[in-house]
Amino acid sequence: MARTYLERKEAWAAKMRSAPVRTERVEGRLPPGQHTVQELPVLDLGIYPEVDSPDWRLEIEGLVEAPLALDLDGLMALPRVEMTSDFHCVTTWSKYDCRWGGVPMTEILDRVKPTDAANFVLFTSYDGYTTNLPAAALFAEDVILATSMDGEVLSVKHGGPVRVVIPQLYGWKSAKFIHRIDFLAEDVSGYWEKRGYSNTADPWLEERFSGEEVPGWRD
Ligand SMILES: Nc1nc2c(c(=O)[nH]1)N[C@H]1C(S)=C(S)[C@@H](COP(=O)(O)O)O[C@H]1N2
Ligand SMILES: [Mo]
Repeated sequence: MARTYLERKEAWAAKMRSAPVRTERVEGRLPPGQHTVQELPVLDLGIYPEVDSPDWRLEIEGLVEAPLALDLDGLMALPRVEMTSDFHCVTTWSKYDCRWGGVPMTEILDRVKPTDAANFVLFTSYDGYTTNLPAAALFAEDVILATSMDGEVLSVKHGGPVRVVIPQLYGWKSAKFIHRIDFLAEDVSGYWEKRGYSNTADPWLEERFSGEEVPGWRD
C-alpha cells in the first residue's frame, strides 16, 4: 500500500539524518539542495480547520510585557504591507516571488514587547500543528502575518485566514492557520521537530534535521 505523505516525510528524515552538516552558510538566492517550482505547492497535515471569522483569535502570550489577543478585525486594523519573498520547503522545492499581504511581525513585537528571557517561540495552529524557533528569527523585517497571497484573500489551503511567513527559514516554520504565539525561556519541540527536524532551520546552512537524538521519533 502506498505510504502517506506524512510517512514518506518521516522516512526521508530518518534516511537523511546522517547527511553531513554544513558549517558555513552558502551564499546565493537558491539555498543548497533546493530546486525551484513555478507554483506554490500545498503542504500540511491535510486538516483544514474551518474557523468562523467571528471566532478566530490570535493569542500572543508567555514572556511578553503586554500579552495580546486579537480578533480578525483587530488584526486587520493594524498597519499592513505587501511584500514579496521566496519560500523554501525542506522537501527541496523553492518558490520564488511569493507576494504576501498582511501585518509585519514587527508591528506585533512592538506591541507585546518580548522580555529579555524570551529566547524561543512556539507557534500553535488551528489544525493542531506546532512549530518552534529561536525568538530572534521573528525579528527579521520580512516576517509577516499574511492574510493575502498574490493579491487575493489567503485561501484555507495556504493557511487562511491568517498564517505566518518566515522567508529566512524552511517552510515548516511558517505556521498556517495560526492561533497562538508563545514566547518561552526554554525550547519546546513542535510537530516536525519532535520527528527529527531542526529547531533552527536555516536553509543556507542546510539545517534540515536535528543533529541530536530526538527521543521517540524513530520506530
Ligand atoms: N498549521 C500548519 N502549518 C504548516 C504546515 C502544517 O501542516 N500545518 N506545514 C508546513 C510545511 S511543511 C510547509 S512546506 C508550509 C507549506 O505552505 P503551503 O502549503 O502554503 O505551501 O506550511 C507549513 N506550515
Ligand atoms: Mo515543508
